[in-house]
Formats: sequence, structure tokens, C-alpha cells
Amino acid sequence: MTQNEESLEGFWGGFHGPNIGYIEEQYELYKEDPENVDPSMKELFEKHGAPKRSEVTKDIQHGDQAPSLDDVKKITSAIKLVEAIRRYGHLEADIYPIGKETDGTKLVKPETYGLSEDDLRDIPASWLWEYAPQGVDNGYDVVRYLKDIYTGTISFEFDHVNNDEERKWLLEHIEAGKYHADLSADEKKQLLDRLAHVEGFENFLHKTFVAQKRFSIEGLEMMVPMLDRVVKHAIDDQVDNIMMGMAHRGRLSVLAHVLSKPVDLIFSEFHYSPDKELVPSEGSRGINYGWSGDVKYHFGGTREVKSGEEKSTRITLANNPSHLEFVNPVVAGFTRAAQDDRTETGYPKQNIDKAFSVLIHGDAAFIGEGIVAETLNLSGLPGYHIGGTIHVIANNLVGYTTDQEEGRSTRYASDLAKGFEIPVVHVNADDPIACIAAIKLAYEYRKTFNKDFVIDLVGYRRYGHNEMDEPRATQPLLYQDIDNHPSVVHSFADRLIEEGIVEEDTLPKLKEKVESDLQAIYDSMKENPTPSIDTIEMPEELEGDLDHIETAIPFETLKSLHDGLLERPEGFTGFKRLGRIFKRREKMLDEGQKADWGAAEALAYASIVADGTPIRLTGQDTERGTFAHRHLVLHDVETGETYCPVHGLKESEASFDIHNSPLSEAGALGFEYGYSIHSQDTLVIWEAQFGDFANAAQVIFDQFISSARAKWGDKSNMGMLLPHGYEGQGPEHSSARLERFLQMAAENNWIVANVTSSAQFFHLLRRQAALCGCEEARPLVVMSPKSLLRNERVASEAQEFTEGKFQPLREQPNLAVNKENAKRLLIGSGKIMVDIEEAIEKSEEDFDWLRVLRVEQIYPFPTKALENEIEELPNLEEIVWVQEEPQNMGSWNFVSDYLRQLLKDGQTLRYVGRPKRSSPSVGDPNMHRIVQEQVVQEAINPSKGGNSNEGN
Ligand SMILES: Cc1ncc(C[n+]2csc(CCOP(=O)(O)OP(=O)(O)O)c2C)c(N)n1
Repeated sequence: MTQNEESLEGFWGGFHGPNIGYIEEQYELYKEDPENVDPSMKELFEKHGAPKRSEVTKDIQHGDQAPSLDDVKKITSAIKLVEAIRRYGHLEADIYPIGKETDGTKLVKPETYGLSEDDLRDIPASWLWEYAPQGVDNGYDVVRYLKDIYTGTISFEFDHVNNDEERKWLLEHIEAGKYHADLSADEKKQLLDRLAHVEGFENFLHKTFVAQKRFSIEGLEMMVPMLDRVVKHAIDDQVDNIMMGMAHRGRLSVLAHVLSKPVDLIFSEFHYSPDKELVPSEGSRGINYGWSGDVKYHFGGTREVKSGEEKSTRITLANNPSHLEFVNPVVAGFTRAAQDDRTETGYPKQNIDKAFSVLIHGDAAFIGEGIVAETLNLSGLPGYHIGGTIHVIANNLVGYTTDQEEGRSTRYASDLAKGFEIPVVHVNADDPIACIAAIKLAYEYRKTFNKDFVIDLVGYRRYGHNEMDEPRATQPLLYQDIDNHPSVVHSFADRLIEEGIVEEDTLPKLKEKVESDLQAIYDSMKENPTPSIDTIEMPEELEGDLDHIETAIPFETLKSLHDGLLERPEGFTGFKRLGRIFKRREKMLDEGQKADWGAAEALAYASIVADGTPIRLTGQDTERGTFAHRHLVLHDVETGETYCPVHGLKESEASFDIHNSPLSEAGALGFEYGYSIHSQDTLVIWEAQFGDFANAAQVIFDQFISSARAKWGDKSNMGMLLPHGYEGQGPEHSSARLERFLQMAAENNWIVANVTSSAQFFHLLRRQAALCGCEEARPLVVMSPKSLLRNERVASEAQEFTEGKFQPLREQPNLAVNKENAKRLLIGSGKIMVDIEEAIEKSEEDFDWLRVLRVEQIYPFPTKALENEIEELPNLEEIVWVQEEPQNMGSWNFVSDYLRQLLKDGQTLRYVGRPKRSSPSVGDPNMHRIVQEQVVQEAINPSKGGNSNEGN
């Protein structure tokens, strides 16, 4: 007899007579459909299999007496109750230190199941709980024991986790108490000491810097020892990097205590410029703030902690804008970058043990900001997976002045995580030991399953949203409770006194010491005034142009890469129609032939990895390309396997990481931005499906990519490809909202380009790759093509790749240049210039009065090159800027300033294009064609007219 059979017999052995008859009947129904029977019966059958009449001979508990039908019902009810405690115990848990009374639930009460204490005592524990520990003998013990576990100061939600192995692991760890922190007396004393420091720091700031915002941690002080614990685990495991992200709440405390930011530096930041008598000299602290700076509670920091003989663990807290939660994907990007080895061809080799993320969220923001969901959705995707993030919701019950009931439709702030099958624990921030246990469970789970884990740390907020804000006006009752509530350091000290671990006077002495130490630091700063920080300048390297960067490559290299890109692994069966496209590509570098956009782009990537610079390229449908031009991941039609031609190149010296992104902009772009910050050796490129979808990622552009260097000194060299062009596809598929990128352009914060030849794109990408790791690095925004992808006019001959470089200002092709006669200088950018090229070719006119130039890099604007050009046009009467975007959009508002400066006496500046519009484009393609043609014709019509009052 197998062990299993034995246990079956053992269980059903308790039933005989009419009872077993009833059970057998139920079993027949169950076999037809498990849903036919009561769920508790179903569970019995699932757990113990079929009832066996022959074995129903002995009554386990009552000798020969058979259990009655009533007994059976009681057993099944007890099983139901036990399961309910596991599932719904959190509803009754003691997780709110303040404010909220737990409303409880009938579901975990024996009465709900018709059970009395005696009923439960009559049931052997093992019938209800296979792993009941020693001392848990009967049903009543089981219920009490499990209630202690599930309804205490820590509660668990993992019913939504569908994976059997994970559920089993969680159940085991929770019910066998494996997650308990088991702190020694010394460790408890250290914990008390830490809490005294955390509280003392806030108290000192409160009284010293009266009425200054600091977003105190008080009410959630345990956040610091919890992070300490994370760091300890990481050090034990010799993890290279902990990447952290958090908002304002408690940030100064985390900087001081977890990142070891010197407190005198923090004190100094409370003093305003320019009279910064307390500012320590810059450099001595390794400050890397940008030149325009930020408020103190947005800065991040780094700290190295020794984690072995030669190893150290680096803790990084990301710089953070005010926009809540948007740092989440950025930190995930940091982590992936720290895990990827990009030194070899193919996809990078990821080692998830090298780094992990910790994200601290606000309770209102976690559920309210969609970016949280976007980031959680990244967590399981091949291109974005980082082996699990530990999330801590710093739950202080209020969002600014908004109560939870007004702020979310869910019971818990953490409920969003359930859809991603992320286990959740809620823990009372007033129980330090439970908080540490929550971290242990989260860390072990992440390590075992490489998945996210959420800790809902439930505390309160000692002050208002900030320290100048009066919360008693909006949450009067809550604050009556908070005002009367002892802080965690006090309640914990009482607990340790009771346990005989510390004395009555331990805490008062500790507090005194913390305060006097902080006071001494503060006083010493006053006695030793350090020089004030001079205005910080933008780095010199950012000021120059990039003309010195050479990007051409020899023909032999180009050809070899091109041929390599067309090779396929042995036995690979590609899609037939694609085969024809690649066949056409074969000859593109031959004499008299031209390489189209797709070929040129692939060559750029191939040559960049051949130079040893890794590339990461992502976006919606990017592997194929939204407009089916790229095809850098091919699918074997017989096996479904994929092949990336860049990976097969013999010249390749670095990884080429290409992925389709999920349908997300803010999350996906934020991730790439983070990746680019942490892997400055890599050319990171994000592609929008259509350019204006980038506006769903506006926060990442505004708060990070355009301004991070000036605010924080964070350097990114990433590229963004934003399909743009007026082709009759309607208001949402025409414009990448170029004007927005230009409006934010200043201090060489980024490059904004709109290029019209495949070779220009090749050189632009190669120039961007050359900037990787340099001080000159900066992001690149490209208005990328759609219909032009297949337009012969933008294809380039081999020579254009093997000679020259990127030209910010470009000659209009196919137009004779007659500088002497030119009366009009027509300038524009992007696809309209190709339309104009076509119109000129079709026209019978002689255009010797017309000089046409394309601005291929709109920012930095090629002022010098244009100035030189104008110098050479002796008879110039007017400069005309043409664009396809409406007048209030596109480049006009930006370039007109530059162009006006270039005008000489008697010359005028004129705008040709669509009038100001509220919508970027018309919806009707026919209307589009008519209007586009009008714009083109007006631009090349010799008679003046149109909107000439825009001149100087
Ligand atoms: C995207 C965004 N929207 C609004 C705000 C303004 N704001 C700052 S903090 C805050 C409340 C946040 O509440 P919660 O997430 O619970 O964190 P807490 O401040 O309570 O710790 C609000 C509305 C912001 N900073 N960012």
C-alpha cells in the first residue's frame, strides 16, 4: 500500500453506515462535475480522493461509532473555516496602527459555519491541517493558531497567485513561520537605536528648520530599518546593485540613514542660496547635481557597502521629479542595465542575481497613477524582466488632504498588484518585528521565484502633507488619534522593557544622545563656515557642435556588413514575401543603386555593434517595424524560431538587444531612459508607434529626458524615433508634436532632427553612438519617416555612407544652385521638402531665383551654416520658412527667432504653411492632399504673398 493510499484509508476510515452512503452519492455527483457538490465536499474529494467502502471500518476518533451526517457537515464546515482564515484573515487583521478600525469579517468566525468551540475541539487537527505543528491538537487549536498567523499585525494575500509551487512555498513559509525574523536581544536593541535615530533626525529638522518642507517619515519610521534589512540581505548575497526609487515621503531620512548622505550636507540644503554659510564645499562630497539643481527632497544618491573581501554592494537612490511614481520604470531600467552583460554579440546575457530594485510608493499614488500598472506589466516580459522588485507602499492613510475613501475604489492601496499575481502582505508599521519579517518574506520570495512582491506598510502621517500644511482642518478626527498616539520608538521601547531587554531609561538616554550628536554637527558647521557654491555652469563639452565626429565607414566594411545582414542560418525558412524584399536589398550598394531607409538603418546598427557599442532598441512592434520596413527579427515559418540578422554578423563586437515593447509609452520610455542612464556605453533607442503617442509619455520627456542633466547631472544619450509627417492619415497619425520638443530645447539638452535621406539617418545614428560615454552625450529626438521609408528620393548611394558625415543643414537635391540669382531662400524640414523636390521636378518653371535648403537638425539650429549661406546670396530678398504642420505647431515658432536674427536690411521673413489650427491635421485624405499641394505651390511660387506680415 502506498503512503497515499494509507492516508486515504485513514481519512475515509472514519465514515461508515449511512454516512459513507451519503458521501459516495456525493462522490458520484462530484465525478460528473466537481461543481455539483458543496465546495467543502469538493475540497475533501480533491484532498482525499474517492471514499472506499471496504476501508470504512474504523472510526478514527470515536472507536467503532460512525460519525453522523451532522459530524460530516461539521468537518466540512471546519475545513471551510480554515480555508477562509487563510483567504480572508487579512480582513480582520490588526494592520492599522491608527485611524481605521478593522471592520472584520464574518467569514473567519466559527459561528458563520454553525460551529461551536466544542465542535471544533472534537475534530482532530490533522483532519483540517496536514502540517499542524506540535501542540495544535484539535480544530479549535487550528483555528486559533491560524488566526494568530493570518489576522495579526501582518496579514497575507496570495489567493490570486495561481502558480502551485509559489502558493505552496508561501503557505509553508507563512504557516511554518519560516519568514519570522527571529531577532536576537542585541538585534532588537539595534532596531530600537535605529528608530531613535530616525525619529531624532526628524525632530531635529523640525525644531531647527521651522516651517520648512521635509516630508517627514514619522508614522512610517520602520521604512528605514526595513530598507536596512534589504541592504543586509543583499550584502549577504553579494548582490552588486540595489536600485531604489521613492517619492518625497521620508526621502531625507532614507538619504541620511540608508544612503549615508552626510547630515551636515542635508542641513546645508535647508539654507537658501546665495547666503549659504553652511554649505560644505562642493566636490568634497562628490555631489553631481546639475547646474540648475532641484529641491532637496528630489535628489538621489549612491553608497557603496562592502559585501565581501573584494566585493561591494552599491545602493543607488534615483533622482526623482515631483511627478509621483514615474521613477518606477526608470529604476527598473537601471536594474536591467546593471544585470545585462553587453560585451558579446547576440542578446545581452542577463544575470538577475546581480541587481534588484526596491520601490517605495505612496498609498494614494500607487493605486492612482497609471504608470504603476505600466511598470508592473513590464515585470514579466522578456525584454523588461528584472527578476522581481520589492515594493513597499508607504501607506499613511491620506494622500495630501484626500482620504482613502475618496482616493481609490479598492479596499487596499495594493490591490492593483493582485492582477499581476504578486503576493501582498499588509503590515502594521507599529510592529517593528513584523515589518522586518515582511522584508524577509519579500526578499526570499523574490530570490526564489524572481517575481515582484508588495509590502503594504500601514502607518500614519504625524504631520500634514508637508510640515507647513495643517491636517487638522481636513482630517480632524484622524489627527485627534494621531496626536494621542505614541511613536513607534516609544511603543517598541515599552515592548523591549517588558521583554527585559532594555531598561526604563534606555530610550530617554538614546534620544538625548541622538539630539546632542546632531546638534554638535550643526554647531560645527557654523563654526567652520565653508565656501559657498558658485553658480554651477553647464559643462563646457555640451556647448560645442558635434561636427568633429566622423561617421563614414569604408566601402569594404559597409559591403561586408550588408552581405552579412542578408545571410541566414543553415536551415532557416523565412517568409517568402520577405525573401523578395531582401533579394531587392542585395544590390542596393552596387553602382547606380541606392540603399533605402530600412537597409541604411540596419547598416547603422550593424556598424555600431561592429565598433563595439552595444545597442538596445525597443518600441511597439519594433522588431518588424510598425511600417514593416525593419524586419530585424525574422521568424522561421516552419519552426517559429526567430533570428536577428545583426546577431549573425561576424564583425559584431557587442550585443544588439531588440524587443517589441508592450502597449505602453510612459512605462516603456521610462525604462529605456533608466537603462540609458545606467549603461552609458550603450546606444539605447525607443521608438514610438506614431510620433504623437509619445505624448502618453510626456512626463518622461519633461521631467527626465529633457531636464535631468540640468537638474541632477544625470546623463542620457538615448535616441527616440517618433514617426512624423503629413500624409493624410488624420489628426492623430500625422504629427509627433515636434513643437513640444523644440519648446523644451535649450542648453543643448537634446538634439531634435528631421532627416530626409537614408544616409543622413545612418550618420545621425552613428554620431549618436559615438557620443556614448562622452561628456558631450545628450538625447536625440528624431522625427522619423513613414511613407518616406519607401520613397526612392530618400534612398542613398553607397558613396554617401562611405564619405561625409551628418549634415545639420542640407542642400535640396535635384535643384541647380544659382546663388547669384537667388531671390528667395526657402527653408524647411522633413517630408514637405521631399514633396517640394518632387513638385520642382514636375514643374516647367525655371527655378534659378530659388535657393532651397533643408534643416535636418532643428535643434541645435544650424545658425552658422545658414549665416554663411545667406552671405553668399547677394540678391536675396526674402527667407521663407515652409512647413506642413499648422503655424502654431511644427518648427515655425522656434525657428522664426533664429531666422529673424539672420535677416539683412531689406530682407523679409515669411511663413508658408497651414494656418493656426487646434487640431494637428484634417481627417479627410483628399482635403489633406489639396492643402498640402497648396502649401508646396505657395512655397515655390515666384510671386510673393501668403503670410508675409510675419517678416521683421
Ligand atoms: C503626478 C502627480 N500628481 C500630483 C502630485 C501632487 N501630490 C504630491 S504628494 C500628493 C499626495 C500623495 O499621496 P500618497 O501617494 O499617499 O503619498 P504621501 O505624500 O501621503 O506619502 C499629491 C497629490 C504629484 N506630485 N505628482
